[in-house]
Amino acid sequence: MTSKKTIFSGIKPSGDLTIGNYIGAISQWVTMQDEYNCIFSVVDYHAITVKQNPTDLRRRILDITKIYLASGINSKKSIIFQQSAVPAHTELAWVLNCCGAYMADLKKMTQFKDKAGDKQDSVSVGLFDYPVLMAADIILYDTQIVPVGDDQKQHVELARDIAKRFNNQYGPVFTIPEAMVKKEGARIMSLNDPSKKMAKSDENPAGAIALLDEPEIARKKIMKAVTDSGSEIIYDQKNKPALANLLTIHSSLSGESIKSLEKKFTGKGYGDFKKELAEVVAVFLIDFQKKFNKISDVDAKKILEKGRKQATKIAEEKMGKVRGVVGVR
Ligand code: ATP
Ligand code: LTN
Repeated sequence: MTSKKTIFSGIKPSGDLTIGNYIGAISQWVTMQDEYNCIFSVVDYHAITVKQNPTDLRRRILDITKIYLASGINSKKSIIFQQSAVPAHTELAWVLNCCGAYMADLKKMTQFKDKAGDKQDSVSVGLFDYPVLMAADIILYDTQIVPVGDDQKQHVELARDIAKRFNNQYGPVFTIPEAMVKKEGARIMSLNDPSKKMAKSDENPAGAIALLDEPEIARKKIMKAVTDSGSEIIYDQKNKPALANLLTIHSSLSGESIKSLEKKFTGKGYGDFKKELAEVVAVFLIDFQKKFNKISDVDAKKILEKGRKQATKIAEEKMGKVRGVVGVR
């Protein structure tokens, strides 16, 4: 490999990808491809931490691959692969479970506490252990930078701690990674409730716009999105969180700055703003879906196979070292 820094990121096929995933994660990856060695994974073993229908899961793995490609991830520049096709991920996760990860760390993870709620004793061990698999994903490739949305920062911190502990015990095997989070758009909120993250696994579809939503449905979701009291179009995260979220979505998809949007809508109300935002979102989706629909399942599978070979080469070399220092095969 070259002297470029390595980045690794992934999305789990646990539901229909939203514009939150696109704005917070994928769009950032696209711009990094020339400057970095990029590795992007469809992290399917993460999806089964909660119950999945196998047929839907298989479909979503291919859909996410196509979404990466339609967004502008280029398989000539970046490695695109399916996590379960490279067994070193789950193998390293086991080693890290034993040598680096502590129960106390995992118990602190906000995502686990949110997802398990008051059912902590009856959710799967996988849901609890998920950040260790994520740490394995990252450190297998000597990743230096992990571009993620705001909610994943804590997991990347944990990956750093685990890698450091392993290195302390066995010598300098792993590179210590760092999270990279966008300044704007790192946390797109639900359209129903601006205190909740827009998430693909949300039971209420009105809160999220999926990348594969019919543009007309997306338009309606924007028009029905909750707004705050008052009527002025100004970015005020504290007092107008719902509008701040809508302004961020507009700015991220249209490329217009929030300042210029505030200016453009001076003297106008929420209705005018939402109408324009609905149009911006619909135009974005139409263009995106045109690109998505041009990619066949066969093409997506070919790209995953090429990525599997590339990723396996790097991952197996690292696993060889790990097995060696730990004292197994
Ligand atoms: P789930 O609802 O199943 O937990 P999710 O929508 O949160 O899924 P992930 O697979 O956990 O999606 O996240 C993939 C990437 O997208 C991560 O980098 C995450 O930080 C980012 N991301 C997810 N939701 C948002 C959001 N609302 N705003 C910004 N980034 C997001
Ligand atoms: N846990 C992440 C998805 C993920 C990931 C990774 C992100 C799994 N492995 C490695 C970055 C690097 C999430 O977004 N929920």
